[in-house]
Amino acid sequence: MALPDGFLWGGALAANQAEGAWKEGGRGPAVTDVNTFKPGADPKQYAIHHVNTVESIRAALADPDELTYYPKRRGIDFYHRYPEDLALFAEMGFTVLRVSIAWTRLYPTGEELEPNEEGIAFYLGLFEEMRRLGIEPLVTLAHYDPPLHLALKNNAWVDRGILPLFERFVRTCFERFGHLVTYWLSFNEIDGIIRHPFTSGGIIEEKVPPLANGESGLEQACYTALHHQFVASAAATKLLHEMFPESQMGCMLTMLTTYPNTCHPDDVAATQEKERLLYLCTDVQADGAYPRLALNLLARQGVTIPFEEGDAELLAAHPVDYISFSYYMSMTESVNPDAERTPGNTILGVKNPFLPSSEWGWQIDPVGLRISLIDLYDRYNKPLFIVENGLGMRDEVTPDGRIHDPYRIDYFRAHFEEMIRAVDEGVDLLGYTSWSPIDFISASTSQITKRYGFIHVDMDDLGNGTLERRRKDSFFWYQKVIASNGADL
Ligand code: BGP
Repeated sequence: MALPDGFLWGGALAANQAEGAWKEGGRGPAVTDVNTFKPGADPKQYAIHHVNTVESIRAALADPDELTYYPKRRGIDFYHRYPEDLALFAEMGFTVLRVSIAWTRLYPTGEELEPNEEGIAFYLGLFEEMRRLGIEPLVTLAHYDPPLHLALKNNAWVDRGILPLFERFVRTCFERFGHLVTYWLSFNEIDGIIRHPFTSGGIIEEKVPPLANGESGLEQACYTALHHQFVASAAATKLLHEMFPESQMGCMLTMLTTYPNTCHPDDVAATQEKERLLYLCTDVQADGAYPRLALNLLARQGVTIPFEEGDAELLAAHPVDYISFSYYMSMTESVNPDAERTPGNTILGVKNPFLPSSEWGWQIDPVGLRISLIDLYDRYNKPLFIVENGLGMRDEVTPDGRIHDPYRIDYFRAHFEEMIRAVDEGVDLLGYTSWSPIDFISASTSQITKRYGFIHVDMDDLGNGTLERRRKDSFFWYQKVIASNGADL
């Protein structure tokens, strides 16, 4: 039961959820800046699933109460406080840290011809400080924050005209940061565009024209945008290998490992179909082509992929070097419409009677992590990277200023045991970054209440607090795990 020497241990952040400083340093508005959290709103509502209309977007941009109700605009002020946070990560012994680059810090509308040098300077400082501390940057190019200007203009990723704009942004990232970054990741949870079109794809539903038969064109728009992201990811991989042959480009999947609710063949068949669409995104980016069965399945749903001249050749010629994924929970699939669904705001699945759930309905399944690792490695035979895994919980600060989070230690211990078992079976795993090493704004609820960190941040859902960082009990536990390379859990 041992991990290889050189196994990378760390944590993961996203610019739109941690940086804050949404109008500083020349940054332009991103779609995540208009995600709201209204006091009293059902905290289990999927904030990223708010249907954003042009009117609500413009109102949000004009909203004088610009911070209280738009927590992603303030994040946890990582923009100013990253030296302190990086020092805490280094204290835990991190050898890797996953962060994302906000497109609109470099190109505020996405259409500028030259980058914003203040944005360049921020990320240079961040990556140089990480290197100074011996922490390898793992950099996500697109983590839920396309330019709002492109969303309002042409529904961002639905419009093929975004491709040269994104390539300009990617080329700038490689030219200006490529000497500091070895591990790149194109799109965070690229499959997520189907579940939250606005946040991942910049797709404003009311701007999507209906299909010829009058039905909603949203699903077609999502798969059109997804295809453009596949093309953009392959083009980025091609460019990276031309500029930095030793660097690595990964893709990322939301690994929603799914079990049939019963052994009834219909439940098994439904699960197989669900997994076909789940793996579509890694099939295209890791194998370089759309599987025929997935294309047929989409065609039956009325979806066609807008291939253009050269797309298929580009995808085939430039597959990714490694496959990364997020893993929080497993799902259960049933053809029975009356099957009990999981509570809360989770991606609605059938309740698994053998698994506990978090307050937000996410089913806790450490064995599912081992199943995921083996499934992915068996399917693609490429190195893997776990880039998100963690437990969102309400943490309490005791009168003596401590945060006792044994539930979080138990969660990670159980998942590390299964992760190590998978590596012992032969899975080639490059590293692990927890989600997230420090409390910050939840993507789906826009709250900080759903805390993931080994480090507590003094802030409430309305932004009140000192932003003081405090080490939780799990901070010292994770420090010990890293020091022993996973031997001492
Ligand atoms: C993943 C996202 C992360 C993070 C994580 C936790 O889907 O890639 O950005 O948000 O989910 O989810 P949440 O923040 O909604 O609790």
